[in-house]
Amino acid sequence: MSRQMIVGNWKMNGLRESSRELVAALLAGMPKTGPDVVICPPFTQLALLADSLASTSVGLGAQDCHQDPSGAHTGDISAPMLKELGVSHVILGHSERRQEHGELDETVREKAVAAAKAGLTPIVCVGETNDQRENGDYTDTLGWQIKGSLPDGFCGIVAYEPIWAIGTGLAATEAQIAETMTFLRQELVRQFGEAGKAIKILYGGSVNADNAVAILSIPEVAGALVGGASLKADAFLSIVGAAS
Ligand code: G2H
Repeated sequence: MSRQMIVGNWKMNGLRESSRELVAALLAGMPKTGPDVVICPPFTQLALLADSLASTSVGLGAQDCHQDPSGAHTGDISAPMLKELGVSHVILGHSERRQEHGELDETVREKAVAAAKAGLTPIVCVGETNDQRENGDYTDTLGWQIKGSLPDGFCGIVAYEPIWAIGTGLAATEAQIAETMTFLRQELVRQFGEAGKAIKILYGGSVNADNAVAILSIPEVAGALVGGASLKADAFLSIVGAAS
């Protein structure tokens, strides 16, 4: 079995000093062997972390990129700009971007193409709302998101993040995660054939030090995308320690 991956998504958190302290605490406690670890700070701390992580095995990720390599897009950051900073991964289509910035599957797909072209590994997020889960039509939503957000020849990672579990402290149950992972795998194989079997699927949504072992033990869970708990060194290191 390949190594699991733990991705810390700092979201819009971290000024220079707190970021420096957090990354120092993480590096001090990082196990010598274990899962792949990627930290995704806000854009403003990427250069700082690029320096701190340079000679370590911890990867550097961004939380978004634009679909064009350059141009008149005020406030945006392109994939080649991230690559130049030493970024290796980029989170795309997080539900907070879909909801707060109106990102559609088509845009996420274009961003995934741009990221891959620049040599970045896209981590594409999908997830259903509480209503969609309760109505029982969440598989339609996830199916459309997979179909619409992943480009032909996709060579990246998928993160399943049920929106109702994000930042709520209420992670999906093991049964819900297992069932949804099986569904997502079927969709990936339907779309990409044999190659769909190799695409890693992470789980995200209120992963913490207490539930990490159980979640990371579920078959098909290739790792975790961690938000709130990635801002506390002890919690994040426990999650890293729970991964294989
Ligand atoms: C889901 C997750 C990280 P949290 O957004 O992407 O955040 O762990 O805080 O639910």
